[in-house]
Amino acid sequence: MSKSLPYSMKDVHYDNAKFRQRSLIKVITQNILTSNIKRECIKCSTGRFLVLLMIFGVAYLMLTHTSHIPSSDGNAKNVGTEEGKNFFTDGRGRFRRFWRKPPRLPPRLSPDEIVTRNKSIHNSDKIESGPDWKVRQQRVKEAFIHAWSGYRNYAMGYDELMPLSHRGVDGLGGLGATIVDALDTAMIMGVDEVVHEAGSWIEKHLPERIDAKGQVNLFETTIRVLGGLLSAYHLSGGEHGGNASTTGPKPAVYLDNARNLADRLLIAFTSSPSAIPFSDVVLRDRSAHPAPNGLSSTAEVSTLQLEFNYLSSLTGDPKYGLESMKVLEHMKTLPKVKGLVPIYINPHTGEFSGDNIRLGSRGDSYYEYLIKVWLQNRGSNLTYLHDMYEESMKGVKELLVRKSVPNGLVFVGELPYGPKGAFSPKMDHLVCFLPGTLALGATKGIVKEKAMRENLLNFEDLQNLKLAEDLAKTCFEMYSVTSTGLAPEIAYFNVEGQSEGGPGGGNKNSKYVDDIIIKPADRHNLLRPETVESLFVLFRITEDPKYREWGWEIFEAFEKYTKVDSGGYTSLDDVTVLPPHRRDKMETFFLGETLKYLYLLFADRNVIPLDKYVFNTEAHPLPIQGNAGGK
Ligand code: DMJ
Repeated sequence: MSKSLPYSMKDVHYDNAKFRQRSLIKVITQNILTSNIKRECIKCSTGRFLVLLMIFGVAYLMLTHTSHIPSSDGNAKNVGTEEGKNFFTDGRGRFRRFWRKPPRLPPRLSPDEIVTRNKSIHNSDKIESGPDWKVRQQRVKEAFIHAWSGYRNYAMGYDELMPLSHRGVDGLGGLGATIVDALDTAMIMGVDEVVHEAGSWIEKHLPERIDAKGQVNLFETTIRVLGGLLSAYHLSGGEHGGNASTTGPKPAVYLDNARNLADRLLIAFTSSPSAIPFSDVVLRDRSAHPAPNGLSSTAEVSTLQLEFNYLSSLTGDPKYGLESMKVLEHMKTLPKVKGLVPIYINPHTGEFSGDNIRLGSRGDSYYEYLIKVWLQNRGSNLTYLHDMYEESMKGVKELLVRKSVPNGLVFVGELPYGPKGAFSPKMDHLVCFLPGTLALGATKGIVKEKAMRENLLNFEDLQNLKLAEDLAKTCFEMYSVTSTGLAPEIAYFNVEGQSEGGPGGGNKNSKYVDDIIIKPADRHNLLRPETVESLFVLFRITEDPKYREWGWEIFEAFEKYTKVDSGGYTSLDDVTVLPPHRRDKMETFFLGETLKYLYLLFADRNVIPLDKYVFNTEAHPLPIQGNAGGK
């Protein structure tokens, strides 16, 4: 198959960019000079004379030739134009060009070789394009600085920025949530000014806020504020972690605030009659109470343990870890549906409430923390968590995973009425944490190739890794299918025999426009991180560059449609129309998670390595006990 292909005149004239700008006369002359006729002729003196005559003849024609001159942009330029005039009158230039060595033809390759070559050029581009990824990483850092500048200028001290109305809003209890959520991202990116501003604010204002503020949600405060403080403590050099920071306060400031906050949050556990904590805490009163419907979210009560465990290990006081782990120990004993659990739990009885099973809102991070808490404490006696995780993933595959029609996107649906009720082909964007969690659970953060070489993956792991890759594609297509290139909050999928019907995402070029339905009420985008989180984990584990490419596409869409000129980024009302209507809210997790994961996706793999750190559900890296060194 490697027979060389002759270049035809057509190839030369049209297929090679270098040739495209030459006149027809040049092409003919060049061919005469390089042809067999030339070789035969120069054997005799008459021949030599004829060749010379021919050359001069052609040269004469060139000088007097006044046809259109193709410009570099491919448009013909007439001699009447300035450029054309110079070209015509500058005979020497013309001669120089005429005698110039003919451009080298590309090497002759067979179609197979061309494909292979293109492939390898493509791949090596990706593998060796370090500088390119560094540039992209820098762009993410600039986006972070832009997001922070909007917050600092208009909302410093508030929980969140309203970037369009240039105000701040306290949607999370008033602990300056954006500041704490963003701090470790700034440390990882090395944005010292932000580290200094955020750190100083925490040192000056947070203690007083923790003492004086009213109601906060236990889960949100734990994952964003407590998690952020603990990670900042470690990354600023606390307990020999990270790179000792030269900016911002001493690490102890972060730990003191974390402890003060956790001491108040603990009341949600200790005042509950069961092992299941109440959902809300009044900080200043040190009191806790259930949500208005009396129920706690399953994901909320089971997504506190990484943070409380780490605090116990740092302070040497076991109470934080003990209280939070009671939740999981209790959940181990509860009846489940193939490892799957309803999304509500009653703190008065300790029982699950209702039948609604999903991996989206209120269910998601239950599954995430089963494996992450196990990873955090590997070697200790928490195998029951690994067992619960494995069983639940089997349940996911058996009861929730389906394929869309017509094009077979793999997705995770819901069982709103339990296992006996109808399957709903609905998938929250929140479910897109799952590809990353599945990949992490399969290789424990080790690169897939190494894990395979060392025989560390069993059949289950390989199956989970495959599912992770399939789901990551689906999550990415949830972005690609819309007009803006940004995912909606919720997508529905057409499945065999149960066609949902309804509007698509608006991008007619997407192959999946008939597979994915986006209902009017679900078209918003809150700058959520789950998909880029999974792309980051999958890139680290598989080293497949497509995950970086997908992440970059998503980042560009955020830049195009959510960036606010005066500072900050905004949520959108509808990702399916252009231009999308903007919502006037920058969620804290855009700085805490979305931009951090994008930055890490483009970073070297030794920045927060996955076998040494476990990310809490808000992307705050916490060291795996006895395993983390520096950044
Ligand atoms: C974050 O607060 C956390 O990632 C949580 O687990 C789910 N929701 C948001 C981001 O979407």
